[in-house]
Amino acid sequence: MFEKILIANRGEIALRIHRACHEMGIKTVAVHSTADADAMHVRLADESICIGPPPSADSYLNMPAIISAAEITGADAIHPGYGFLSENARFADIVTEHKIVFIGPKGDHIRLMGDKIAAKEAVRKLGIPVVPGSEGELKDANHAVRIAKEIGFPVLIKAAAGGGGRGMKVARSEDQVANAFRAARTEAKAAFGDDVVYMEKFLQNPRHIEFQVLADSFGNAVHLGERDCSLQRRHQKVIEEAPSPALNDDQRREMGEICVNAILKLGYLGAGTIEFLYEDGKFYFIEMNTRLQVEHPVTEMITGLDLVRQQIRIAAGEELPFKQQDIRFSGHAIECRINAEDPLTFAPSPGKVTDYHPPGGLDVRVDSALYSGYTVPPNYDSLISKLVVHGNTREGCLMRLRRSLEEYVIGGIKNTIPLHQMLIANPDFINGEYNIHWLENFLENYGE
Ligand code: MV4
Repeated sequence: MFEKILIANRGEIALRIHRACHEMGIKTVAVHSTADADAMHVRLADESICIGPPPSADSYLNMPAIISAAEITGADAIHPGYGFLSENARFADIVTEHKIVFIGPKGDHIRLMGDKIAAKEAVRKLGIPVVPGSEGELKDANHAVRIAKEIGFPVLIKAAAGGGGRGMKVARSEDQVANAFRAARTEAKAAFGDDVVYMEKFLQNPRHIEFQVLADSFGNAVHLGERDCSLQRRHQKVIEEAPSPALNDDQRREMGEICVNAILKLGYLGAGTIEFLYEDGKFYFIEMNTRLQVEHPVTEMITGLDLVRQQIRIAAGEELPFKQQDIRFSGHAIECRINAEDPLTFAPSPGKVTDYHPPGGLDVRVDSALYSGYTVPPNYDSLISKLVVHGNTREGCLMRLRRSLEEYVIGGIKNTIPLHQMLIANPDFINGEYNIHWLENFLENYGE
């Protein structure tokens, strides 16, 4: 097992990884920008190294600085967390070349899943259902029109280098296709430096459901069920829950088996998330994420498993200590992402936290790097806390979540706790009746 792990991240996820390391007897190295000298992840770690000025490009994305920090401190492995360098195939390769273990999949698997066309083709061949569409790249506007007429309107044009929703264009009729194609190309080029686009049937009212998978280097793989992440605003998730209110046990088992079979054939290593759109009882693959995700705690709450511990064990060459049949799904979990933002306008609200009192009690988990007197810097993502609550039933979970939000005090900065209180009081949410468009509709109508 590793003796020392460098955590190439900040905020709550750096703490999350530190905690797993210390429970395993592993020492930690924090890296930080000058804006984060007083951050909790730096205070908790056994050692810390400043890697640059506040902008992420000069610090948390600074590969030479991070590799140097690992070499200077003698770290055996690097955990990238989420965001920043977590899905950078070149970084994974460079870390490996320096004889440091990258805690994540192989560079080639990160690269494959980063190319949305290649990823879709690869998983389709392994038996995962995909959205009907162009098989590969759209060559020109005529090609786009031909495919659109084949699959039927509406259609969606997406960037191969995309993900996260940037550069997508809908065409609802034949006369819109050529314009949508050109617009998608231009946006893709500007956003990703790559103008390759592809086409899919546009699913109008799907849910976003993703499966958590784990694979070791001994040919074992398991799924840990799904998360429903349909509540999003501008491609940012707001609330996630497990299990999905829309799925039954048979569908879960069937989809889980399909996912496990595919990652085994891929030779995938570590933790991954397979994202689907779910509509009218059917699943369609859209993307695979090759990192630990923000919302991983909801899966931990219903399975009792520590995903970061398993990532570390797998990277150290150990075998998964359980089989699929050992995994028990228990009860329901919901996560609220609390951001340092105005709950009505979503304007960022960095600044000093004057009072901090997180909720507690049975089945209440708070993943946050906040403390009383901490100043939230303006340079990074506005996520400041994840409140994750478990209950034996979805109803019990919701009651506990309501109580926990009521207890939570974050003084001095605006935050999105009031938004969550509104959302979980809404009958549609209470009934689990929502899809990927529900939140934006809700937000158009509220505040009136
Ligand atoms: C789609 C879709 C409808 N049909 N693909 C948005 C982000 C990217 N990961 C995939 N996205 C979508 N792909 C087809 N064929 C609708 C979306 C989408 C979406 C997906 C998940 C969660 C929120 C969303 C919000 C808007 C659009």
